[in-house]
Amino acid sequence: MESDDSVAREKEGLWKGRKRPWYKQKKKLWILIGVCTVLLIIIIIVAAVVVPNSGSGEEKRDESSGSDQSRLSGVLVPNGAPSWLNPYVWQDIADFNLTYTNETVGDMPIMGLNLTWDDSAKANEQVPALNEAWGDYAKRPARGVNVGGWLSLEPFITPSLFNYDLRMGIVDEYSLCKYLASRCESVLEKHYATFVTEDTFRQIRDAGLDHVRIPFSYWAVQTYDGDPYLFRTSWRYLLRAIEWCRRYGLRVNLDLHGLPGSQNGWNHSGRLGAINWLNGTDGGLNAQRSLEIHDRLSKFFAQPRYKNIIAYYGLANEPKMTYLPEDKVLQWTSDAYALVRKNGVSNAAVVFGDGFRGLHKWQGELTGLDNAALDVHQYLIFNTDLIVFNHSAKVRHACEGWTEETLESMDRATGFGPTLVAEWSQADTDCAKHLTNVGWGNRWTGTYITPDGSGDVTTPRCPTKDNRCSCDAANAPAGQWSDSYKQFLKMFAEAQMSSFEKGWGWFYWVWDTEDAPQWSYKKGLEAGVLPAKAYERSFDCDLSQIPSFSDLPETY
Ligand SMILES: *[C@@H]1O[C@H](CO)[C@@H](O)[C@H](O)[C@H]1NC(C)=O
Ligand SMILES: *[C@@H]1O[C@H](CO)[C@@H](O)[C@H](O)[C@H]1NC(C)=O
Ligand SMILES: *[C@@H]1O[C@H](CO)[C@@H](O)[C@H](O)[C@H]1NC(C)=O
Ligand SMILES: *[C@@H]1O[C@H](CO)[C@@H](O)[C@H](O)[C@H]1NC(C)=O
Ligand SMILES: *[C@@H]1O[C@H](CO)[C@@H](O)[C@H](O)[C@H]1NC(C)=O
Ligand SMILES: CC(=O)N[C@H]1CO[C@H](CO)[C@@H](O)[C@@H]1O
Repeated sequence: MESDDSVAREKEGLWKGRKRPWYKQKKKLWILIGVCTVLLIIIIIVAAVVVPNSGSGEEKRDESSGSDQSRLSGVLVPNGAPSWLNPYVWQDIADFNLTYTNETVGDMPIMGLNLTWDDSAKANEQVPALNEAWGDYAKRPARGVNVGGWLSLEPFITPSLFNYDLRMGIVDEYSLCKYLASRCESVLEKHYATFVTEDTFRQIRDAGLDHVRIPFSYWAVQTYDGDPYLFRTSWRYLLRAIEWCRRYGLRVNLDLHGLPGSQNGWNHSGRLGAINWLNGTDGGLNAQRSLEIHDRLSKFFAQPRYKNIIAYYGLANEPKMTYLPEDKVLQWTSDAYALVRKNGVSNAAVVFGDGFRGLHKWQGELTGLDNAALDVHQYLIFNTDLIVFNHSAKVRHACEGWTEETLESMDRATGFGPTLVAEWSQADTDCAKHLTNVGWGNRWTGTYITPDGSGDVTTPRCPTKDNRCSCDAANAPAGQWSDSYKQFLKMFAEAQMSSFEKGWGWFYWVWDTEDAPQWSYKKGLEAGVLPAKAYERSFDCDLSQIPSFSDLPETY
């Protein structure tokens, strides 16, 4: 069958291409007109059924995406196909299989995937290829990075998407899409198509990393009750990202970052405000919906093509167990674990968040789960007692404190057992724009004011605790960092790697940011404050090597 263009070309041929002699005999003319009319009717019917509805998509397509649009010629899509099955409306078609299919697995479309796959790549010479067993993560820890702020938005990672008058209250993906309404689709897809590309995964591989954690949210699968979220577009980007990881031998940690109702009330769950997951009137409903999401996801990711590449299957990012009833979260976690295993996700370790309750509290919990890992996120700067440490003390804490915590947690006698640090960064302040929230101040300068006043910090929480607590140097571009500040940042990173490798490994938060260079692995590499290869470090927590750093971030 045909695409729009070829039908148009054929029409031209029918009406314009005939030669004079045909018109001389009336009988032949009438036969010709009859034949043409019949053909035209057939073409109209066929066009109505199978010709792609390419109109609006063509306008939206981003020229800079680098996709070869000629691949669309001859691609047939039934009229009325939904956007996720219609490559003519996709902004980016690179590396997707464009052949239409409405087939699903676990009620999720496979559209865009190739039939075959190749697991022979290895990330580097230190690690096995995808089609070889990784082995015990306690002996060979994961070295990974998050592609955060991509399929689940975060204002501090992409402040350009949140560049509105504060009074408009655009603080998270929910309020952004509610405001953008029908434009949410083109704005978000442009971000999906450009913020992370194939090159991202090549660079991650080249940095000596071997794992990638991919945060995504429930609206990749389903939306409810008039949610303003962009439904399902992120799904195909998630699937393509996994295929790109495969190309570079990178194993994947699937991270469900936003759950129905919000599991923590934070902006990065999609919606800032109330926790309506296992809490409030709809708490049970949203917990059930979250299980339905995992039912579909786990059926999909139980397919053989994912056996070698999905190393970690995450149930819920950062459920706020300091607020939620612990027994309910534990029960939900057990139920979700059982469901995912029942559906055939067998190789991947199932991951769940530590809930901020303290690692020792996990001792003896959920002991019946096989190949499960506890996920702790280690940051100094969200804690008013730790953010004030000077740079030397920050490195020391990263070595001593976090090694101790990791070892305690890894030991079933004192903690849960298998433990992963799936988020950490080099940030030594909470100064990055929008980091605490869109429009909020920060602890560092004592300008952190919350709507209900509960967690307010109104005196400067930097090492000097005085008017030298400024964000100017902290927010300077990496190119302006002084040599000694760079030395600190590198040692701080290597200290953390060293501690977290006492467990099942680590995932840096995040691969890249628009500003916020202390949160970007990519910018850190460029500035020389991360090891060129993640497996070759110069500092391994020999405390005698820690110099007397200056207290504050410095520019030259
Ligand atoms: C899918 O197959 C096509 C054709 O062989 C290829 O060009 C493309 O790179 C493949 N996509 C992925 C993600 O491997
Ligand atoms: C899928 O497409 C086939 C034809 O290709 C059609 O017969 C079938 O009804 C479609 N199924 C759904 C669920 O749309
Ligand atoms: C693309 O998808 C179609 C439909 O599922 C399939 O028949 C075809 O083999 C796929 N192409 C590749 C290169 O895998
Ligand atoms: C829990 O739910 C109740 C009832 O809906 C609500 O008032 C409360 O704010 C919720 N808690 C949090 C932390 O959002
Ligand atoms: C950093 O803080 C530690 C602990 O408070 C202190 O012992 C040390 O002298 C400080 N170092 C510098 C360089 O100020
Ligand atoms: C209020 C709120 O939810 N703030 C969070 C927004 O997300 C950043 C990280 O991107 C957190 O640090 C904030 O606590």
